[in-house]
Amino acid sequence: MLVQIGKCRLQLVQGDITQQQVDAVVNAANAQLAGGGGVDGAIHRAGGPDIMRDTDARYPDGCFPGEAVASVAGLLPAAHLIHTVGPVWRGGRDGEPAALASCYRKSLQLTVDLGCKSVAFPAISTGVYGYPLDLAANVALKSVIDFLKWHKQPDDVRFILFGEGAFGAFARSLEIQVA
Ligand code: AR6
Repeated sequence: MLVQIGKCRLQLVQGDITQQQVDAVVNAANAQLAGGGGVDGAIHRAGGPDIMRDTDARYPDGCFPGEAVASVAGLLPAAHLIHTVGPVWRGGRDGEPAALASCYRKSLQLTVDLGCKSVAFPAISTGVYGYPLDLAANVALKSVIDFLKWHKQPDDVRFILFGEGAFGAFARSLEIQVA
């Protein structure tokens, strides 16, 4: 599914983010930047040990939830890797929507600062961190659409959704938000 936000393209793709040929890939990391399961595990396996070497050297204190930091992308077919730490879902009244929106905004700002024209996002917080998919889709898409309307870059933003459930939730939300 593809929509145009001004001159920018926003796409939903069902697939594996480690295969995406983009300038920047975003990782759903933990606050220690210690690696883990889910998309984080897949990215470190595909990208190799250079990624962890770089984050250990540059960010020994990790990264706060809602923030984003950049590293090398190792063997991934991308120029940069951005690590952002989503909120753990605690029922929705603990600042989760604001923290999740901040992950997308800060990652997009880093993407632009690094001169990247294309970026691929996973559905941050919707796996181990338990954020309900339909609610996460609303927050993710709104924050990306708002950023693109305001900043008019990057040119190409992709959500790479792992499985039909995630793709369906994002597609339903996007249809409503661009109607
Ligand atoms: N490509 C795209 N999406 C994927 C892939 C992939 N290869 N693999 C999984 N997903 P999660 P979180 C989806 O758990 O909820 C890690 O251990 C997955 O189906 O990866 O932010 C970290 O180290 C889900 O929709 O991230 C943290 O400790 C989405 O990616 C913690 O999990 C996010 O699921 C972060 O939890």
